[in-house]
Amino acid sequence: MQETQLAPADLLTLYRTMRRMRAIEDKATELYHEKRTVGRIYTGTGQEAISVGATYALGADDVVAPIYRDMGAHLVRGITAREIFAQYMGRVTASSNHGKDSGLHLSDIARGVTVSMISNLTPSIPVATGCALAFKLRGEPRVAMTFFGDGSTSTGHFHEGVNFAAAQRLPVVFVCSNNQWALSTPNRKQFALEKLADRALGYGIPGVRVDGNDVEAVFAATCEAVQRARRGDGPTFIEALTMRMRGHSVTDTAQYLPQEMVDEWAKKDPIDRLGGKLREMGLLDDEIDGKISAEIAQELDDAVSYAENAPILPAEEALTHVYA
Ligand SMILES: Cc1ncc(C[n+]2csc(CCOP(=O)(O)OP(=O)(O)O)c2C)c(N)n1
Ligand SMILES: [Mg+2]
Repeated sequence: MQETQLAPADLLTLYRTMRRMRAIEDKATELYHEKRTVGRIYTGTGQEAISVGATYALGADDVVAPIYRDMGAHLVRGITAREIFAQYMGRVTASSNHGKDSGLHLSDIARGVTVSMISNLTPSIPVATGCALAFKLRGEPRVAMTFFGDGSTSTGHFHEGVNFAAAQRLPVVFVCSNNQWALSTPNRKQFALEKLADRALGYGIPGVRVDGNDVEAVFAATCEAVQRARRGDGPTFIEALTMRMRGHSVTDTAQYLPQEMVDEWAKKDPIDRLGGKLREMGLLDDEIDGKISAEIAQELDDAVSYAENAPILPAEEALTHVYA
């Protein structure tokens, strides 16, 4: 997808993809509490519009480096629910790490999910920048995109990656999901800026703040940034403002999140918003929505039983493909 206009079919795809993301993460959370997953689960609940909308703006040859809240990027690139649950359950059939890892540490170069998520914050920024440098040196019209959180902008990797990309005018798009919290640290204790997008001023690149719960707005801003990058005009920093609606991970009860803030943002839910708009446009009704729900339920049943029936890694292979 690279058109800047979203046709009705695109809007329905975005809606369906955001719903799939939420359903997969809800199911994974349930399985975690039943001790049927290997590692902890991190969700992007309430933030679906960002990874889905931004990744939708990429072309087939572009690459994306998501983090743990960005399942939408994987889904848009065609990673399946089967692969995701195999990964969560540490099965050999997991596409990236063959059962040696869990969580959303997935990648598939063929589908342009370049770097599997890097746990250490935020080397994916210099890595995406490196991809963009390679594209530029080879004269390829490709773009790299990477996602990260508000807290991640306080790291050295962020500064080094963004500064280098800006100075070299590299074709990379930096998407910051500002969910207003980095674990239990709120924005106001993380930086003195009023608007995180203003970080871009220090690097001499455009900084755009967009409503991160409006998938069309995210798509539009990202399209512009992707086109700018492809034209050779360098990187853009996009701040997608949203809210982390749950704990940092399933183990975090998040009592520090003010209830009124959660309530206020619940009214701006990105899936409900697009759903409401689609209904106004006559593209969605109870029947179509029910059909989408049934298809997703079927997809989850299939994926969970696929993963649970897949083998775990034989002990003698535990040390293969591992580097010290
Ligand atoms: C270098 C480094 N420091 C600390 C951590 C532990 N850690 C993992 S996620 C996280 C918070 C990140 O916040 P943010 O960047 O805002 O992303 P969010 O979780 O809100 O999506 C922290 C401190 C880490 N993984 N790497
Ligand atoms: Mg955050």
